[in-house]
Amino acid sequence: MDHRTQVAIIGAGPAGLLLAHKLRRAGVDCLVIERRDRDYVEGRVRAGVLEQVTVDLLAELGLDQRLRREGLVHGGTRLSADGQSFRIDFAAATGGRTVMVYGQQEVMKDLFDAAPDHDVSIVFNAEDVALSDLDTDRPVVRWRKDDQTHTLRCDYVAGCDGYHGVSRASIPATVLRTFEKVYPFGWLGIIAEAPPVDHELIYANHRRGFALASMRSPTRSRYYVQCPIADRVEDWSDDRFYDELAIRLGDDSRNLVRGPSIEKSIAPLRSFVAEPMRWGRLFLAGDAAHIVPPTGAKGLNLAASDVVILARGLIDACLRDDTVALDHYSDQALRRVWKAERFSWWFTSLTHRFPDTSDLDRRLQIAELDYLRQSAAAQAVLAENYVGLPLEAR
Ligand code: RFL
Ligand code: PHB
Repeated sequence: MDHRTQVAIIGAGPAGLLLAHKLRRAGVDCLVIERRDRDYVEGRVRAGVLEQVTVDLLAELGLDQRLRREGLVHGGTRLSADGQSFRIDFAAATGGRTVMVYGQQEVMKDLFDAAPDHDVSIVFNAEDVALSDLDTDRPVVRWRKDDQTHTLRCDYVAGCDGYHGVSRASIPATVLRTFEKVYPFGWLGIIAEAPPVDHELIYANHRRGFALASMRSPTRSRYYVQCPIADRVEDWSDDRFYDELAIRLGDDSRNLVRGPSIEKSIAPLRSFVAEPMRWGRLFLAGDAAHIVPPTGAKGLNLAASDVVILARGLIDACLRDDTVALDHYSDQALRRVWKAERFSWWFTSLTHRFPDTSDLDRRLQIAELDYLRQSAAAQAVLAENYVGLPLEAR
């Protein structure tokens, strides 16, 4: 079967669906091609913290009704060193800026639910998606579904298919430069039907390793502990998990309610950037182009800021035949990406135990946390990055 559209979007994760909604709202034709089904994409437990840029984008798309009702505004966070914590006030340090706790699963539900009314078309369960002719002005996307072969001719391709997708892999190795750091530990995370230990997040550096107390709602907790990357979920009963979490949170664990876990998984940590984020008529956005360790809560937010910048370029190109903004996309997006990479790497380095952490390294971490506790200037640097750097003009 033959199809035709202006922008082919590969992947129906946050990057792909945000872009599709934004393009359709401007009157640009697009079609989203997704390898899995809706339940799979929506079911993945991932991000929990939205920056203002992401909240603003959802508002502009008319998708913020439930977010306004159910999202939790956080004006600060706690940092902890060996069980003793202090608060950083984002709002005070940044002139009133805050973040919103609202799960990626909820964002995906809102994006999928609104798709039919907003004229966003998605092909689910597309097998063997392949891109070709990307360096011509008529790129082609092919896939198989229900034993039929589909061919989509388009003007542009948006590669929003995550770290393991086909888009980045379609760029010749001679063109693409990649930068990568794999961290020597993972995050073991659980979700529990129990009120969170505190009303704000707690990032804990303990000599036994990092821990994070987060949440999805006033009755649903999200907790993580740093673990060896070789560990398996079966190694961690709920009791073992909560015992370790309580030690690492120290004083802050006094209100810990040990609800049974309803999800448990281990995620690896990685810093990764691919440059440039464009080849011919293919444009990468989100995890397809970059990965951050989750410590700074930046992954989904970077996907959203890529989309804001890319959508401007695609709208100008498709509706006005003006490619100036599109030609600047990669440079403009990468400037913001590298700053988020820097912050996520720094925050990971400050809060985790590395296998080769010496006594000196440990004392330096504790000194830096103490400096953050005392210095308004240091707090302002953390807060400004955590709530999200502004989207710069070109
Ligand atoms: P996604 O979400 O990976 O979506 C890509 C989609 O593409 C599909 N796909 C294909 N489709 C067609 N053909 C192919 N060949 C395909 N290959 C793949 C996939 O099925 C999928 O549906 O990438 P996207 O859209 O760029 O979104 C990125 C975010 O999902 C990710 O950055 C965040 O989840 C990262 N993250 C966090 N980000 C935050 O901003 N704040 C947080 O608090 C936060 N916490 C986290 C996180 C990620 C975590 N894990 C598990 C990686 C916490 C964790 C534990
Ligand atoms: C989460 O709630 O899943 C979460 C929150 C903050 C992070 C990472 C993950 O930095």
